[in-house]
Amino acid sequence: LDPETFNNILLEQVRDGVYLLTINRPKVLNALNAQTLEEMNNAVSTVTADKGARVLLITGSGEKAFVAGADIAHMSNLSPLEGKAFAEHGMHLFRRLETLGIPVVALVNGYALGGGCELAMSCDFILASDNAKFGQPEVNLGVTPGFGGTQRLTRLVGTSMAMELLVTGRNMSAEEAMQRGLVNHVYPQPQLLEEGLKLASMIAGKSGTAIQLTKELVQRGQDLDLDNACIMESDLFGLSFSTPDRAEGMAAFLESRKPNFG
Ligand code: CO8
Repeated sequence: LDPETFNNILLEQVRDGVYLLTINRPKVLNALNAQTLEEMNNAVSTVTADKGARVLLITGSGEKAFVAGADIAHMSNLSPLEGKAFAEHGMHLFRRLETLGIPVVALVNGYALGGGCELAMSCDFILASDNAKFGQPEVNLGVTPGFGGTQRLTRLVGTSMAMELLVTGRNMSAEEAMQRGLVNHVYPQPQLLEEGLKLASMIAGKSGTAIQLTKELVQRGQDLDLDNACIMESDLFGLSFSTPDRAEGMAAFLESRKPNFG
């Protein structure tokens, strides 16, 4: 990894197969501008080019913010068509994270507002520090969410709660976000990264192909009726029988040893 490639983010392989992407614009609370989205997109390409990659963790630098939203200074000069292009840029990146062949976990270490909340919701799940705050404050700026907030928040917390949060623009504490099913676990801030790494190591030891297929099933199945979703599950279950991981996993069980998925 060449750290010179990026100005607004950091990308490191922190453990075998575990990548950490840090959004690194602490002076503006890690706000997302076009260049940051572009660098994140390039970082995702670097990670996907590594066949040994197993987990991508995403966090923000500093102790105050994960991402305090899209960059308002950047957006304030955009024409309607440029605004639409900026929204599409983020949408494309966030959808890419969602459909990536490895789990993507958000480590939300502070404010996750607007585009920051939308980024976190595009990850497979969220671990938060106890000082984290979630919200979609776009109504305060005279705009709608633009990186998928109206859609993903509704799917995650249900229509009426999403509607309340979207039309008031109010912040939610990490604790409330966990109660509402947006966040899986809350940790004291100094422990967040360590807990994220622990969980990533656990995932990295499992079958990468089984995880890839499982993620695809969960993601794609949500938009299908139950009959078709279950057909897709039997199909991919069958497909998993063609993988070396299936041979190793089942042999290891029968030989009472730990599997080595390589
Ligand atoms: N964009 C640009 N700069 C920001 C942003 C942001 N989203 N958030 C904070 N900053 C900057 C501040 O301007 C400030 O800069 P400076 O030191 O030069 O004055 C610095 O970061 C520190 O921020 P504060 O002094 O405001 O810190 P506070 O602790 O007082 O407040 C808050 C922290 C509450 C997080 C506050 O900064 C805030 O309200 N930020 C904006 C939050 C927000 O509205 N986010 C949503 C943005 S809209 C959006 O994300 C839409 C996404 C879809 C876009 C679609 C494309 C068109």
